[in-house]
Amino acid sequence: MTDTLDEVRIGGLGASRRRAEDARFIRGRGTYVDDVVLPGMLHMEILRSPLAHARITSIDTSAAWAIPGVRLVLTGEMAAQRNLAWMPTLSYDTQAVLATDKVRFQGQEVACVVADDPYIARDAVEAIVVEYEALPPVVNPKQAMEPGAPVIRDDKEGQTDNLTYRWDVGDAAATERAFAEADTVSTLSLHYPRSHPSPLEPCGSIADFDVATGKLTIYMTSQAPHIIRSAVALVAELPEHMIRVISPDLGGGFGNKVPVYPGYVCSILCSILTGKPVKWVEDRSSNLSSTGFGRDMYLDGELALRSDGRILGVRMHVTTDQGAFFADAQPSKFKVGLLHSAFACYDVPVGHISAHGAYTNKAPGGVAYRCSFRVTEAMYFQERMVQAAADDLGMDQAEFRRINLLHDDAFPARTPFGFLVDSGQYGKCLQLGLDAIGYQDFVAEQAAARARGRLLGIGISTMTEPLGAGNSREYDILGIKMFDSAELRVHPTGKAMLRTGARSQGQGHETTWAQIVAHELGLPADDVVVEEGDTDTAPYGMGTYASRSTPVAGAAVSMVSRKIRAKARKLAAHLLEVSEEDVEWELGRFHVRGAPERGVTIQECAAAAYTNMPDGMEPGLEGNAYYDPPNLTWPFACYIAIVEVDPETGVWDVLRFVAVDDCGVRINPMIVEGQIMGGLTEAYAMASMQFQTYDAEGNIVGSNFMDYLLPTAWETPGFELHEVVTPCPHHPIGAKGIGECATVGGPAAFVNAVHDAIRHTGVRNVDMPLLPDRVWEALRTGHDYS
Ligand code: PCD
Repeated sequence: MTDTLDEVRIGGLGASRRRAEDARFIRGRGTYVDDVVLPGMLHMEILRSPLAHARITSIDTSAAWAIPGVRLVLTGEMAAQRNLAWMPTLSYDTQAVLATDKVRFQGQEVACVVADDPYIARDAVEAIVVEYEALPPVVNPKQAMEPGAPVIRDDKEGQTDNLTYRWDVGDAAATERAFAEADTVSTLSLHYPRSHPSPLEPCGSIADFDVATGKLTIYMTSQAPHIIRSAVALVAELPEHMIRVISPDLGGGFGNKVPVYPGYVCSILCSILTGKPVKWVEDRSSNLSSTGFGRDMYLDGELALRSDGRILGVRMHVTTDQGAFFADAQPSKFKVGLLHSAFACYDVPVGHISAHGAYTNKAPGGVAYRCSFRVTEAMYFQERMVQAAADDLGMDQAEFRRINLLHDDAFPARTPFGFLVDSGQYGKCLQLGLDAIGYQDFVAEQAAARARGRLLGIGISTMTEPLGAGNSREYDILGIKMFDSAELRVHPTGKAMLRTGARSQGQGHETTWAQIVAHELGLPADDVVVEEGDTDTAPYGMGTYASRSTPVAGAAVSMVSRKIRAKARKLAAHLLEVSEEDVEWELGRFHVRGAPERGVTIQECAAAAYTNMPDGMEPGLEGNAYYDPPNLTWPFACYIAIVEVDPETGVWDVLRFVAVDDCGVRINPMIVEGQIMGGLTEAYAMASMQFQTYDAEGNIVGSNFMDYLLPTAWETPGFELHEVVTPCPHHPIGAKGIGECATVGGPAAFVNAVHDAIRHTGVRNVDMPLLPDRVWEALRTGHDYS
């Protein structure tokens, strides 16, 4: 056999291989938390606060206890006896598990009931009588920071106002100087509304504390099972090897399944107290109203501009609404995630960002809803500011970007906020996008259409997103460094089992990781089974969010495969009876240098590892790799939307949408395209219809899918996809993350397009979502909507 293997045929890099996991998903054979049934399992329901801010004066659980089938009614006071009424958050704050003193948002956990079935538990929850003394609610951060505002976190010693944090980055003085030299200063104030990841499967857990062995097994909806295991070990003071976290199939995550929720903790405590497995699965409203939201950030932004179009400096002040507890899941060094990645794709010499957060009477979260820790806000603000600046200078928006984007010879480039952007072809992506949409022709058509009263607009969004935290110098969660891992076992027959520290929620890791092994070892991807999500079997890893799996765990898959290949080379030399130096590798096979017909396949090497190893060699063909990336990966995207706004109603339609993505080498082009389309759909949702609001009493409005909207196939526009490939210089196979790019960069393209269509009114900003009534109002009055 001297034919070289066709990599695409064996399902290696670049193969649009069908998704291995779909065989079970499309047959309804996935195993989600709610599908797991354990012997003797009990069911838990949570009593949630109807009020946004109130003191608890009494809780009477006697009627609930009296209901047959009720096994336990747990209150905050009982949890406090175990030191578990409060828990630490991922941002070094504390969060109530079950309220003891006050409730601080509508939907907060007050008590829970464990019963023989979920219906009894739900009835019993309703039988609990809580008396509240209502307090004035605070529903936005500006109100929260006013003097005399009611102090929400009066549980915290020394907290006399609602300030959560203050943070700043950049060079304030140098930025000041840049603004002094500017010909024009462009300003813009925006709000990125509160949104919710709303995965199809809500959150849930089954805790199973085995009184005989002392081992705690938790099935749970977690994007990061190992972090949870470490956190439980620390908080509950249980030894780590006696905790097993299993994250079975997940029905989407989108950042919603990163935090630790009170429901998980309660199910653990209830299992310990009852000695039985306890299942908790929240309903849709609970998910929408009490689990981690995204965004809710206000911007005051300024760009210092030179009349020839160069950006001289950027200044951003942001205010974040944190809800009642500061529970953002983010690297510990950074208080507003990676907000400071703003303007990373532009050649901006100086900048300064200042930020502060406020507690309000809303659910906590600040989760990275399809976003690498607050990058979505960063890129939205950036691209809205860029469009406003081009307008202020009277320049074409594409030309303004072309002038300011980093040029290909600029890499590696240090951003004003300290990131190192290492690769890209930004100008090429932009040009490809403009050509694909027919930019010049459109500009002419737009003018002609306007003369006939039709409002057409074009919006561009160009951005780079830092994906793949971390490197361990900069990034950690609760002190644990952000590396990742892979373990590969090649069996005697050449079939293999791969495990990683990541956890797919639908992205397709079972498919793509096998493709990396196929690329490195020449084993057909179908011969590699991938397993993730069980801390008893998977190597330690930081989980899947921030599109970090390909950059970090995916790199570990490459590295472990290379270790296996190195051992296989020794086995090949032994089988071929030559020295190792005389053995050459081609995909899936070693041959003797200069004699290509004399070779052995990787499968033959695998067999030899168990049946015919050289003297002194350890048997077996398996290994693991821990990977600490030298840098983040920096994918780039150019998104362009064309919209038409109906002047009579404010309704806008997307006529065309072009996306050019550069995520480096694509492992599975079909999956990458699916990621981009899904991401753009969520971008469209936020731009057009999605937001969570609260009324003045702090009642959440978006607590169901009638009020909190998800776009269906009917509303979602068609997307035209294009690609540029700039391999990542430090990733073993040149891949960059892609999962979030379209959600991060997409919204600004839609919003900029609508603003371009209504530019003649002088309106600078309509806040998302661009609901027809907001656009209509802006058209009619010429006033901003914010
Ligand atoms: N890839 C390829 N190539 C390249 C890249 C990538 O192929 N170059 C592919 C991979 O492998 C996978 C995917 O694609 O499969 C993705 O990836 P990435 O980018 O790495 O990412 P990941 O880490 O894996 O994931 C994550 C993401 C996120 S973050 C989110 S939100 C979302 C996304 O992912 N989510 C989700 N997507 C998705 N999908 C689905 N289906 N589901 C879900 O849930 Mo966060 O932070 O959490 O918020």
